[in-house]
Amino acid sequence: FILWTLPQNMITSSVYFVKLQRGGCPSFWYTFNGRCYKYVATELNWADAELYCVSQRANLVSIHSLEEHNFIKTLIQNFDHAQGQTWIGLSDTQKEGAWMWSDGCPLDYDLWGKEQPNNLQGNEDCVSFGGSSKWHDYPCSETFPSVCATRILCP
Ligand SMILES: [Ca+2]
Ligand SMILES: [Ca+2]
Repeated sequence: FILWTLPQNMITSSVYFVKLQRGGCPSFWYTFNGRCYKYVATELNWADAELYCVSQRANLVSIHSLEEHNFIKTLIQNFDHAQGQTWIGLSDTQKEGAWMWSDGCPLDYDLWGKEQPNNLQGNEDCVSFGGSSKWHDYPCSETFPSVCATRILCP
């Protein structure tokens, strides 16, 4: 029973837990694969969220694998039990459909929710995820918590 349920949980459900560890990161930042991540609970629009990350010598998080997505999901779950929408660093504000990470890394992985991105009313250029576990485009003026990550060599 346990052998069967464990992999199921780890792959498909919202009860995927990784123990958060600080590692070599500053206080209130957590480590995953040599990068440091911070959950920012203050609800900001996307631009202010990015500017806050930049003030921390970081950017809104870029995500390059399912493992990294799941780590960030765990970070969100740890700080927000409601698992509300949380900004990540992806946007298409410069050109519709041209998705770019704010840290300059190429888009080499995505996990869009059903029928996303849909650019609803022509006004959704910034990306978040939350309880549904997959990515959605939203108006950049929405105010959500966010996740910052330190700069890395792009994968
Ligand atoms: Ca858009
Ligand atoms: Ca959308």
